Amino acid sequence: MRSLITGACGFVGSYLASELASAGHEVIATDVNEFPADEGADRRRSGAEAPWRPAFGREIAYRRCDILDADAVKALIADTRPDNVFHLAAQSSAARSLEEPRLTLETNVFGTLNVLEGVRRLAPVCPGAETRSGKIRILSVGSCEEYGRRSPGEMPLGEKSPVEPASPYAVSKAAQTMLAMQYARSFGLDVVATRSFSHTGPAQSERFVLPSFARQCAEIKAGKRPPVVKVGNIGVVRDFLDVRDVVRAYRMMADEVDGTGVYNVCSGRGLKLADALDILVRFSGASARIEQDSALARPADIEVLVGDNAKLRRACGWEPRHSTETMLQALFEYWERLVRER
Ligand code: A2R
Repeated sequence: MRSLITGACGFVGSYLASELASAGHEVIATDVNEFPADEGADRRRSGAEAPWRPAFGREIAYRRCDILDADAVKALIADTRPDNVFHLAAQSSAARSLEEPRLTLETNVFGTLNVLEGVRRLAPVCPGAETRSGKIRILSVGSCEEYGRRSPGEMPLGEKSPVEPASPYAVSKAAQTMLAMQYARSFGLDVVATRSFSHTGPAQSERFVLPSFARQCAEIKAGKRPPVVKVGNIGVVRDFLDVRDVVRAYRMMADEVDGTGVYNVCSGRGLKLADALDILVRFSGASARIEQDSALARPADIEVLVGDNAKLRRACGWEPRHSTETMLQALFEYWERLVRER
């Protein structure tokens, strides 16, 4: 089974490359970035368990490709002839999309169009793929942000909930999902689309909330920061998965789900950010003061987003394996190591 991953140098793409390679897929990784030159540094630093830094260019084939270059994407797909395309490449930040709406829409919508077209052009001449459908399977990664601002009474959100995006990022992901499903309907492409809720783990950027808390708590524990954690709005409730559960869901969606469709990828439980912070502060062993920083609060933050994962469970038997506590533990330990070495 040959699997192409776009956005493979990103947070989730790196974990997915390791997950697929461990499950016996032949992985071809691609991204707009060259894979990091210090590849192996994290692995050496943290022991064998460093799935966020896979061996691109060695065990895992790597090809640089800008998904906005339609010809390059077409050539990549024709040359590599994958059974699965895991499409993760994106401008992935909702906050950045407010500053850069054009880049966000171009990357996420036209990038997806290029991937879909690349497969559509190849599919008629493609010898039977090793997937359940015998066609190239495309996993299009969307977002819970597509649902937009919903009332707490509507939780947990099922896939049939209205889609009312509240940022250019959310619009781009809603358009990506609609476009991918339109290619399934109009051209018979084998598309599975996700609406992935929040996720975290080691190596996620500090611009996301839980890594930011984890870093501050690790610095407090190491005596490198006074016992004060700066936060934005910690009253919001989100549905968090450990990134290891997310990439296992993506692999199972490629390997085991029959037919096309849209699936929530989520834990089904709400986590108030204040409660996540309590756990991280406990790991620090200190009694930290929490300080509101208005610069960290997003305007018009969505108050609560919790998903229903029943459809995904039914389709492939996936269920999350990591609790909130083990997810936060892995994150905290990663930041502890990094803070110690800085
Ligand atoms: O923006 P960069 O330089 O960090 O590169 C990102 C890459 N990317 C591209 N790859 C090919 N052609 C492009 N034109 C292009 N623009 C951006 O996609 C990055 O290496 C990768 C996305 O990874 P992250 O930003 O770390 O996102 P994450 O958290 O791994 O999310 C994966 C997927 C995305 O579709 C999100 O929208 C969704 O899950 O939540």
